[in-house]
Amino acid sequence: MTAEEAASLIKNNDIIGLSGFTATGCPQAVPTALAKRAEEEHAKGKPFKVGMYTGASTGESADGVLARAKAIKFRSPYQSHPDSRAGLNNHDMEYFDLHLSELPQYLRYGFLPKPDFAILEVCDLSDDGKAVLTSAVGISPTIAHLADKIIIELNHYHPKELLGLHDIYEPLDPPYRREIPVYSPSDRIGSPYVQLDPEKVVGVVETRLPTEISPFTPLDEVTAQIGRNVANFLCNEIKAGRIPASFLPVQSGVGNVANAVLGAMGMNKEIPAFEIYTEVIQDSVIELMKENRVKFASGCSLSLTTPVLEAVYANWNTYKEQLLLRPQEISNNPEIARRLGLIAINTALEVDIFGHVNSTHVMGSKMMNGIGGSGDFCRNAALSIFTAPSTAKGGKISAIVPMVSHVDHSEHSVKVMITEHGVADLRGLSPVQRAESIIENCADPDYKDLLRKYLQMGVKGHTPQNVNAALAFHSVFLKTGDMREVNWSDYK
Ligand code: 0RQ
Repeated sequence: MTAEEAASLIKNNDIIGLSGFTATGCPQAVPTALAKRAEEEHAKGKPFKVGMYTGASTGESADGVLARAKAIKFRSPYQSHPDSRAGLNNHDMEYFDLHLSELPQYLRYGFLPKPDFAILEVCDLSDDGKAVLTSAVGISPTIAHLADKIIIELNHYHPKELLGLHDIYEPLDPPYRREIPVYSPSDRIGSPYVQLDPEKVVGVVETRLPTEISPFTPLDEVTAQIGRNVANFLCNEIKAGRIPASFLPVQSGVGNVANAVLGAMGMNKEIPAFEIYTEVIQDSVIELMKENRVKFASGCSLSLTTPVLEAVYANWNTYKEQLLLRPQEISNNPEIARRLGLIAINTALEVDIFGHVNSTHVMGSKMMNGIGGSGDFCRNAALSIFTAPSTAKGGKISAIVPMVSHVDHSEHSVKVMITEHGVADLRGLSPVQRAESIIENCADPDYKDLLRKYLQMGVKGHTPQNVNAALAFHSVFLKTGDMREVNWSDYK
């Protein structure tokens, strides 16, 4: 059927679940037709909104068009499109920001309403319902079995030879759950396709659409230096015997900083060739595979820019031995992160001097993207590192603050903080020791004195916080546009 016919099956207030993870592996034609339908209904004065579950963010042809059409009633678990961000910050839609590994079990447990429709992008489909996914897995297996109806986008852009890339496995729910038998990143434990109930498939829409991953910002000196600091820190960990000489599997988050960090690790030859156990496989992983610096990558999506994805497909016989995609419930699973002893590297918007990390909220109130998988990994990895440039907006914002304006990851989970200035190794330190280490090693020189004075102003106690002044950096920025304008004599 056409995308318009498929979209016409979806009613106001229905809940849709989409395949994919980041702007890859997601259906595009049906969400775009659905957005058009919502606009037509709205023009007639009729309500039209749907609930939406995804793996992680999606691209222009799902979050973008649907957010602009004001067609989303609620959304979970992660987004990063500017129009979706604007929509949820304006309350045009409700947003439930959730650890990515948890969404499939939230749906199975009935903590969230189950989807009416699963809309899945596949590269191949058999008459008896064997669906081969494309460049991501996300929540596809769970929504395929929970939804009442399934719409397929058969996207011929992705080759059928992807059969064998995916490892589809859903754990049983308590009290029947057993261990998930992944003991190394390349272990396969499931099926290469999602088994659908053919009775549920109400339509197949054929497309030929490329993925929508945006290119990265070119590396600047700050991100390159953060990358070098991470790589040097990891080399020292090997020398100290805290990371085995054979190294540990690496998880790395999304975005420009994460891409730069992996690149720097690849360039540092004191780090042996390593394996990746992560959620998003970004361009830098493929670059490192070409140079034999990455041996194997297990993830949830090939979040590759178009030229890189096309190069991978053109050389599929080589890459298929080194890549594996899993459902996010498995790629981000706490049990496996703990067992494999991951080195987890994620990006903070801001961190406070006591080691709490804010990855999601600008100035405490405006949602940026969401927690994504950072919490799944941070709490459970062997070594969890957060990185960030020490300042944002040309130095007017310090990423190191007295108290974060929102907490995503607490002092109990964050082990190491790294900026372009250096490394604060927080393991085993008391709050005051952590504060001294973060200020001296990570803060920008413009902010060091302000932070040192804040620490002296702290009310005596285990954590010398000063509740009158703790959010002064943020309140002064909101008033003057520059955190450096803080004057502690106003807070005596
Ligand atoms: O804004 O684009 O307007 O200049 O934030 O910052 O430095 O380009 O960093 O692209 O790596 O993104 C935390 C958002 C970082 C991302 C975050 C502004 C800054 C810039 C982006 P401009 P950079 P990145 C895997 C794991 C949470 C989830 C996670 C993220 C923009 O890494 O969403 O880790 N992580 N998931 O100027 C105000 C501050 C700021 C600030 C930076 N303190 N205040 N603005 N910016 N610091 C993901 C998945 O699970 C799928």
